Amino acid sequence: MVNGQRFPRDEWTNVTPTVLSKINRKLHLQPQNPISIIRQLIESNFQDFQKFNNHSPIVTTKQNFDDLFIPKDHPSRTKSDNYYFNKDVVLRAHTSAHQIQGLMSGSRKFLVSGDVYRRDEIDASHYPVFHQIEGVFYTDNDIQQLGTELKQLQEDKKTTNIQLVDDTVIKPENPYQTCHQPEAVDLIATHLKHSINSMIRNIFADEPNLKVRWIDAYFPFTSPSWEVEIEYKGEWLEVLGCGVVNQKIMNQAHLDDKIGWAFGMGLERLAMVLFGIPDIRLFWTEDERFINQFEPGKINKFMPFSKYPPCIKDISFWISENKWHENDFCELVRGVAGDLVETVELIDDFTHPKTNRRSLCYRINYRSMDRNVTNEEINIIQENVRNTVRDEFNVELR
Ligand code: FA5
Ligand code: MG
Repeated sequence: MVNGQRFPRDEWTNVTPTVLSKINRKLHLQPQNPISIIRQLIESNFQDFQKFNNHSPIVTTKQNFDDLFIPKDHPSRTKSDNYYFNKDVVLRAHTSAHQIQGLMSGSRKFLVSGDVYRRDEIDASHYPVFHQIEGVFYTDNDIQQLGTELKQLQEDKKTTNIQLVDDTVIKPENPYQTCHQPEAVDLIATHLKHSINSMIRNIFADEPNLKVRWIDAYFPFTSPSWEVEIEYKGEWLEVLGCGVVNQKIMNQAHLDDKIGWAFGMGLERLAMVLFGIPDIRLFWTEDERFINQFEPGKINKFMPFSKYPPCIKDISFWISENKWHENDFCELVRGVAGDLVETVELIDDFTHPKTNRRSLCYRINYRSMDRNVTNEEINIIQENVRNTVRDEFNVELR
């Protein structure tokens, strides 16, 4: 049973409890998660597009493959690349699984975001679940109409921090579809490229010296097709695939007289670059120290935190005069404990009703960035903190 549905097992079944435990996390809908922040940032570049963000990741093999004209023997269908419930039902491997659904919804421009699942290698940039956002746009297959649509897009060329290279040309290896007029394809392709380039310019407006390049690609569901890569730490990182929608898909959705484009973009890689997040697993951590670094609508640079356990000690004392400077106290703790101190927090501030004396209690969180600390060593440091506070600030320890 998964989300109230039962899927009979067969020789295709290979979903695992670990991967199933991810399907209700919906990181792209958790407002503080960088995946959601970046989704919204992308959406803000496509104001008049309809947004579908809550389609179930459990789809049919028809949706994930057949509807997109992915051949029966295509390697991307194999059990070793996908998580199957059975021969007919699979965890979507891309948001393109919802293209037909969107095209049939009557919406002329839409975005679909969601979690996607692939069996893959394991390293800092690969995880069996990641997130994609799909964009689809179509209009009348008519040169005049296409020209009008294109004029409505004004590409913002103000920003100069981005070096954009596109030397692709439509050629037999990455061809026009025979049913299309080349002029119409040129217009819709220009519309696609303008839309994507202006999104990238906006998203990376604050990144210095960004390099972006367009290269030829192949997808069964688009032609011509391209991929966009950005240079990050000296390496070209593929961020999206796109192209002119296979007309057979348009026809399937009863849109024979329309022509369209589609793109599918990974959110993790963009988020890792923008937020400076070094490891893809961090998006999934339930450690509050991760999520609390981020706010909706903002791109805060990630600050690494320790994966070792804390050792927590409280200290309380009566202060002698009423002047108390918390920063001086923190400075003193740092002086004694060095980098082993992670946080210092006032947890109690009490004034005795009769004597009018004021008592403070601070909680000191000790933690190392690179090893486990022992209670014994922290006790020695804490004793040292106590003695120093007593001597330097003239307080009475409790
Ligand atoms: C696709 O998934 C196509 N559906 C994209 C597409 C849509 C093409 C519409 C044309 C029209 P691809 O497998 O290349 O293509 O993945 C698209 C993007 O998802 C990649 O560019 C990358 O940013 C991201 N991605 C792919 N695999 C991973 C992975 N293992 N981990 C993180 N991100 C990934
Ligand atoms: Mg690819």
